[in-house]
Amino acid sequence: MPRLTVAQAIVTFLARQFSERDGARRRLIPACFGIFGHGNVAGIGEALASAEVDLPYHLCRTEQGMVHTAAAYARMTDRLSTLACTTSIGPGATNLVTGAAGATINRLPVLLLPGDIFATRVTNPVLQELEDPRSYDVSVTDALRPVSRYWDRINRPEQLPAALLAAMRVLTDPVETGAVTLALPQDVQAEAYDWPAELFADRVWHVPRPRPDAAAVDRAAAVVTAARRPLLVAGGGVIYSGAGEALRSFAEAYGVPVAETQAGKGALPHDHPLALGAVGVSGTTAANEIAAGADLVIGVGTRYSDFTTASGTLFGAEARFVNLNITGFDAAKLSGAQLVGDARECLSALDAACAGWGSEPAYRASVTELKGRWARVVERARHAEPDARPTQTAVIGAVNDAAGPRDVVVCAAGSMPGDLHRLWRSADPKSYHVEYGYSCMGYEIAGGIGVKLAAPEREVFVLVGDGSYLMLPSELATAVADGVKLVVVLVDNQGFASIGRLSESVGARRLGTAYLDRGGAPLPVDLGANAASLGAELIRVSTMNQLRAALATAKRAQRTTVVHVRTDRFETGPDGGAWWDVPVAEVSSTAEARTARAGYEAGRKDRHPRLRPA
Ligand SMILES: Cc1ncc(C[n+]2csc(CCOP(=O)(O)OP(=O)(O)O)c2C)c(N)n1
Ligand SMILES: [Mg+2]
Repeated sequence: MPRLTVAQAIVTFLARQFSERDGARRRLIPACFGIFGHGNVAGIGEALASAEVDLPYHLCRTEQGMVHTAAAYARMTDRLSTLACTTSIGPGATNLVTGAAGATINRLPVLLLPGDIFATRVTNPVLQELEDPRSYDVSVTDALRPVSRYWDRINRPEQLPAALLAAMRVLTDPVETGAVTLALPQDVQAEAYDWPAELFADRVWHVPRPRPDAAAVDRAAAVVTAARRPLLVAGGGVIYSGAGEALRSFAEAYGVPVAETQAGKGALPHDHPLALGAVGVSGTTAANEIAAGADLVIGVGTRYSDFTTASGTLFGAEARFVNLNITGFDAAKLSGAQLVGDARECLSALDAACAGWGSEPAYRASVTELKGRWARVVERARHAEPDARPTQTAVIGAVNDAAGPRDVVVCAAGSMPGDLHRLWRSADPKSYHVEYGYSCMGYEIAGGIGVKLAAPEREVFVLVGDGSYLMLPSELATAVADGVKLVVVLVDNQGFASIGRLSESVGARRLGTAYLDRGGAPLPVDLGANAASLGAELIRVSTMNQLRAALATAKRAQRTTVVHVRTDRFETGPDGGAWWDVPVAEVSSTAEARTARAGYEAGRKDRHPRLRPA
């Protein structure tokens, strides 16, 4: 019976957890990120410092950032691995909430170990304790409950073994996964206990590939083989399952074009004849026109967010849906026929049941024609003269040209995710990493660290807007300290191109969407100097030639390099023509808002309720 503190038991246990899928085994939690304070330094801090097991510690600069790092790490490893995150009590713990919500929404495992107030309560209120007069049982870590897929507070050592096992089960279950929180009262962390030795045995968590129900396959195949103009929509589930090959062979066997969500981009190489690219609000005209005329949508591993469905307006009123998903929750969306299971298994089961079927030849011809037309739009958008000031779409083209086929682009919020979704040419399923479930400003650099840690052999290009950069530049210092090499392209348009445009379109007059002084003049803010002050190499560019040279230098460099480029907030890239539901003021004193409202009412007429039984 090893006698260890609760914190020592946690550290020892975590170092001995493995995940396994398809026979490949890896560490489930290979490292711990954190920031110490009085709520964890004597517990988890002492345990990590004294541990005889292998659990390297990384000091991050913000708790939110480290959760993004852990989520990005999990995404890059197809959810087979993640990082632990330790914090103090109080603000350190609540800083986790945004990152946790992002992880849970993106269905990515992260393990959060916030400190908590004394279980014994003998010295309460302690520093940073929330006092709730209705109950001494309430703490700020309760704020993590709704954003966690498993949440527990360890008030006694005896509770720990069951909680640890439940936490690992949820992290490794593709149906349930998301943020997992074990709140650790600071006194309990330091308490010793005689643990059963088996708690610390190596434990392998098998990640299953559930096969779909046979009758469900027959029902789905009946819907599929009745269609003439089918469309595959590939979501993140295709990539996590490694189902790209199964997707390609299904698409080729039956002549089904493939459109991709943000999380699914890269499922099929961009130059495949059936690859229509991005779908939905941030989609291409090719995918969106095909989507509008499709009589069948086969959604694979997609959550069907409003960006994918164009807020319910993209697919035709008569379209039918067949949904292949690991969760029944997602498979049931849009009244689709449901195939619940692993994406790869579901695709091959459906493939076997559809023999002899195929899409119409005229439809296939229209796919080729629309794809060719969009390719010319991309070519124009990516082009800028060598001496010209770069446009945002030309920046994206230049970064894409500089990146090797296996290198990774990382982005999350602002106007770039839409341009990237439409314009980026992905050759590899792990090369496109845009966090668009939560679209969280501040994810970019922190997420880039997680990507690079998970795939050190790949160059990581972080595209970050000035607004996003200002929210979380601090993780640059973490990248520098830990020697995690990133190429950060800071696209500085002095404000919010995205929300500025949206504001104008809803009649809100671009209020508060530019970084200007009270008199409307540009600010003396130098983000490049800020990046250099955090330890990054800095290259400033003002022409396309300089940008291309800077990217080549940054790629060769050993150190994290920031390429600072100024662009124009008012420029826009090409658009796929889809609608997005952002409700506009029903009454207003301004003509702009009244006009916008009329447009809004017209747009929402195309929304279909999708209630027809599958
Ligand atoms: C944490 C957070 N706060 C607010 C938003 C809403 N929002 C989305 S994009 C955006 C502006 C982003 O600015 P920037 O990074 O400069 O990108 P740009 O729009 O200029 O391309 C805002 C405020 C968000 N997505 N995340
Ligand atoms: Mg900006």
